[in-house]
Amino acid sequence: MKCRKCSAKAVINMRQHKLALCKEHYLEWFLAQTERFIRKYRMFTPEERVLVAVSGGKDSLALWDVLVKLGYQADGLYIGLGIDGGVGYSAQSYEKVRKFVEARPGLHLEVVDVASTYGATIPTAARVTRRGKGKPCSVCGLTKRHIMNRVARDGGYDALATGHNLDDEAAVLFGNTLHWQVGYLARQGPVLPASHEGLARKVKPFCRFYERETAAYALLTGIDYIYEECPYAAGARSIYYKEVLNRLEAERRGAKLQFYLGFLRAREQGVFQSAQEQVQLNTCPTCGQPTAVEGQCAFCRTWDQVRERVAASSV
Ligand code: Q46
Ligand code: ZN
Ligand code: ZN
Repeated sequence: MKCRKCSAKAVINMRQHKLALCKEHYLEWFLAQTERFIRKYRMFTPEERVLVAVSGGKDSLALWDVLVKLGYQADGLYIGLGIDGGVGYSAQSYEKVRKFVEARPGLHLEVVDVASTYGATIPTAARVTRRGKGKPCSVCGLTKRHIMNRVARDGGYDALATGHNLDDEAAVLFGNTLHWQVGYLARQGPVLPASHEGLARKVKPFCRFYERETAAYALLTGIDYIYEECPYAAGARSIYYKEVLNRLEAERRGAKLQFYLGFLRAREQGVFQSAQEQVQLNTCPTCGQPTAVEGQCAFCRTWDQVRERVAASSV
């Protein structure tokens, strides 16, 4: 297989785009496509400041790398969840992020360690509160969202970027469609505008790249990332949806992309407009973040409970 641009040996063949490229032209194409998506969906401008949530995985590190290469003002945020899972998952993922930053002088990384900041690791918090039936994902998601919003607000960032790729987005879309969660569908997209003053808009510059495309970028650029998924991801519904969509894709090239782009078109045409909930948001008296409930937000309530229970059990 030859590169369409220079006839050198192709390193990747993207059948859904009918495009095979060599290393040099693939990396060039990847940067240009990211830039195109950022502009098309009006994610942010070069004058704005972007906070990239990095987990140590390929997508988020590749995203940070690309944004810096494109000349955007992008800082990183790493959240230490305190997850071991027998493989030292958090320790390993932090190591990858640290090395990434070390190799690129001038980058700024914010680090928030959940245990030392809030009083317990994510698995401990899940265990003592039994939130999510003891499975950490519910308290983990709540905590990550809170920290991302807080750091973005305190640091005066305009946008908060995550490395979600097309496989992630198509799986979420599939789940939302399967259950006709129209409220979620109305809010899914490459850009989620700030819902409250002081909050950053949320953006996903990689949402139109297949996972193998972001993986190829990370590999070809020599980014060292953590291959393992979080140990708690096993058995998640989103993984099952990804498998179903992979089977569909294997038979119909481009099916995932069509599914996602068709959804974005429908959304643009206002198909989900009536589902756009006009929820009245209140301000949490403890942390100042928006919340749909009266009084303390779910994050503050949960973590007050975690600290109380951890203190009681250590007496
Ligand atoms: S939510 Fe669950 Fe993830 Fe948190 S505990 Fe791991 S799998 S990291 S995206
Ligand atoms: Zn080429
Ligand atoms: Zn709060």
